Amino acid sequence: MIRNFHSPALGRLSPTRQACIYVGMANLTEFSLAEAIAVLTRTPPTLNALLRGLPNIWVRCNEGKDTWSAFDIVGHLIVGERTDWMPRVRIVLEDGEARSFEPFDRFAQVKESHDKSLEQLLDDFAHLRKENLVALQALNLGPEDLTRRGRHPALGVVTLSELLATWAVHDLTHVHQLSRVMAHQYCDAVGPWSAYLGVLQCAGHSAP
Ligand code: NI
Repeated sequence: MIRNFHSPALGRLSPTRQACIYVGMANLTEFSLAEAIAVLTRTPPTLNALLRGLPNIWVRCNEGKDTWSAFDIVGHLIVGERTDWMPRVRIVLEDGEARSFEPFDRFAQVKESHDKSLEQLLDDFAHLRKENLVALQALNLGPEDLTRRGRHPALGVVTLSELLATWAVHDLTHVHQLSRVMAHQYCDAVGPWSAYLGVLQCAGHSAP
């Protein structure tokens, strides 16, 4: 996007389009806690609206061996609320770089959610997220706090703002994944239209 800024092509774009580009550029480097919280607040009701009461094909089927269903994804988000995000925020504030975060257990949800219903998981996620956002806001983090550093076991030194931005984008990653997993259930049902449906071709995803 930065490369395109001086491109002659920009002059041919409409004023509205240019305005969008400027807004996009401003967001490339800045982190705003309020903006991140706006996403984090919306994820539980978004998943609730999307998933609650759906037939099992949409929530219990995955993309094949060792892949996740919508049910597994909600379970994974719950594990993140319990063990990852706010515990890591506290480690950064209390111990800084001196103490590495605990690695995120990407498969903990398998044993933790096997005897629950999807509806219970959606309720648990909403409840835990609300508690965590109350706790986050109670910290009253200022700009100085956001630059504080912690240590990720694989990535090395990270800042608090990077951790908080990642919390929001992790939500969006799994919203993306939910869409793909659900679409996959009808990959044959759509017949030849599969060629036009990007979600069925999408291979650019992170690991669970
Ligand atoms: Ni994840």
